[in-house]
Amino acid sequence: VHERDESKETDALKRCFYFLDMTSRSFSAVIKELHPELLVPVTLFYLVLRGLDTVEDDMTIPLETKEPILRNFQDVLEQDGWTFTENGPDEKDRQLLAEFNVVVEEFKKIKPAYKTIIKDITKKMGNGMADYVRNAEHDTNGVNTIKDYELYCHYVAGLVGEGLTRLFVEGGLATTELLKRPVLMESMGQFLQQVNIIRDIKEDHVDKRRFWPKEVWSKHVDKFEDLFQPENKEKALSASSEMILLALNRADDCLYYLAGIREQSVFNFCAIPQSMAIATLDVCFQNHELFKRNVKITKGEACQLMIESSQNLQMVCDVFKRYTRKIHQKNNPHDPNFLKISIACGKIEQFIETIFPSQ
Ligand code: PS7
Ligand code: MN
Ligand code: MN
Ligand code: MN
Ligand code: MN
Ligand code: MN
Repeated sequence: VHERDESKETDALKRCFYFLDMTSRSFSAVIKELHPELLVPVTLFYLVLRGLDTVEDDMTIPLETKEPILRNFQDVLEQDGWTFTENGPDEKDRQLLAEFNVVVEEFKKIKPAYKTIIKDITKKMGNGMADYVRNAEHDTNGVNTIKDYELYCHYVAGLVGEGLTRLFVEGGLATTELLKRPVLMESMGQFLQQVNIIRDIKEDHVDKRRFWPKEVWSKHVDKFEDLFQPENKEKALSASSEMILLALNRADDCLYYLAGIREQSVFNFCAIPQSMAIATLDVCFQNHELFKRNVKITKGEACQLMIESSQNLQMVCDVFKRYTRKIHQKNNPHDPNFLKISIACGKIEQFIETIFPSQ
């Protein structure tokens, strides 16, 4: 176990750790346990992206203000004293941007190789987010095809997978082999982000944002809003099944990526969010509450997953097997994707069986 030496931390760095706790429930615990070589770089990477997301998410910022900030956020990282106070009063993490100078201050001090990676990913993510800022306005700007949806998820999460993998390799905590199969790190991000988008459908709709691709929901309803009408329950569940199927197809890549990690703190950091994601996929599956409120796994379940997933690959595979079976059992023969979901579950179960044969 690694421990921080707070006596050696500047006030600005202490403030960064404070913001890490304030802005993340799930990531702060795993980041703080990371190997000392990557603790500060990954904390800053997280805060930079969290800051960027706080600009993206705030629907009270006029687009003329928002778009250039997203597109130029990588430059902010080198501007001494930069802060941003134009977030609406209710924006969850507005204080991080109001004191962003502490992030800039500490960013200066990390190794140039880490700075290059963080700046590169920030630039690509910010520009990608900007391309999608009008996502709920009308057909030409929205997430229409599954391809659009996967490209958005690439910008906000696949790129995080790439950046983190480059940091692990640069820090000597992962093999360069992980960079040679880019689909695997892409799937690590896609899986987390797709689950977030599935789970947040109601909250995003209330904020006038829409990330479920039209190509999927239009097979079942005419207008996106119709998904939320109680009389369209069956149709909404069919649309959600197809979304869950898309995410499930990434699960095997995630396990394969995890098989390539040797260092324990990096393993836990990568594995815990993935386990939470498959458990979340299970609570969303065939659950019409999804269209009414934010559904979540219980605190107890989250605790158990944290413990199980910080052991080894076998334990993480057990978690994936357990939730895949639960999904498989709930699969509804009347669902248009019944067969495909059944095959996808079977493939994950089979994949796990080939790595860890039972008995
Ligand atoms: C481990 C190879 C730099 C640790 C971690 C802040 C969650 C917030 O929460 O709908 O509903 O508001 O606005 C791959 C994390 C993908 C990203 C993306 C795993 C950075 C993160 C900023 C790759 C996390 C997936 C927006 C963008 O969705 O969210 C490995 C570290 C990972 C942050 C996530 C989130 C995007 C997001 P919410 P949104
Ligand atoms: Mn967000
Ligand atoms: Mn966002
Ligand atoms: Mn979300
Ligand atoms: Mn959310
Ligand atoms: Mn696959």
